[in-house]
Amino acid sequence: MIAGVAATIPEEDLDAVRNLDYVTAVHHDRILRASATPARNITQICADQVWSQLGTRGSGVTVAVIDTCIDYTHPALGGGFGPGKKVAGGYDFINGDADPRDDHDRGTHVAGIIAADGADLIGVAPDVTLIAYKVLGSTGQGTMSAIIAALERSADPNDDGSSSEATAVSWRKHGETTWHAAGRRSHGGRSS
Ligand SMILES: [Ca+2]
Ligand SMILES: [Ca+2]
Repeated sequence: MIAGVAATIPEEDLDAVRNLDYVTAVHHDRILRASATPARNITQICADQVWSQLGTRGSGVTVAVIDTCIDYTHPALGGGFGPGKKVAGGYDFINGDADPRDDHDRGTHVAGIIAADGADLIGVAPDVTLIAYKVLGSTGQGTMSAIIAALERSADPNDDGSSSEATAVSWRKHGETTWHAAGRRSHGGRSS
C-alpha cells in the first residue's frame, strides 16, 4: 500500500536520507492510541448539540437492541440487568432463556454507541433505557425467524397484545447502526 520503509536512523543522518534521489519525504514515526476520545466523538456527530437544543439525552425512551446482545455487566451499560437498570429487560431468542447477555461482543458495541454512560465511554443517547433481544449466537449467526420474533416482541415488550409500551428499534447492518420503527416514549407519550 505504501512505497516506503520504516527505519531507525540517527537524527544527524536524516538530511542525508532526505536528499537521496529516490526519497520523496521522511516522516517521524508517531505514537498512536486506541479510542479514548469519547467526548470528541460526540462533538463530531453533534450529539451534544442535540442534547442541549432538545434538552434531553434520551431519558424516558426505551430502545430495543436486536443483536448478540448486551454485556449488561459493563459499568458504562449499567452494570446489571432488570427493572431499574439501564438494560431493563429482554430475551434470549437463541438459547430460549430470559438472560440475553452477550457472548460475542458485537451487540455490546452497538449498545454502547446508543447508550453508554461512562467516564471514558459515552453514547449518543446516554439516558435511554435498553431492552436486549438476543437473536445472534456466540458465532454471530442467527435466524430470520428469531429476528422477526424479536421485532414482534419490540412492538409488545410485555407480551400483552398491546403496543402502547413499544420501543424504538436499532440494529446493525453492513457496518452501520440504523434506527428503525421508532416506537413510543416509555411513559406513554407521543410517538417518536
Ligand atoms: Ca442466555
Ligand atoms: Ca404490550
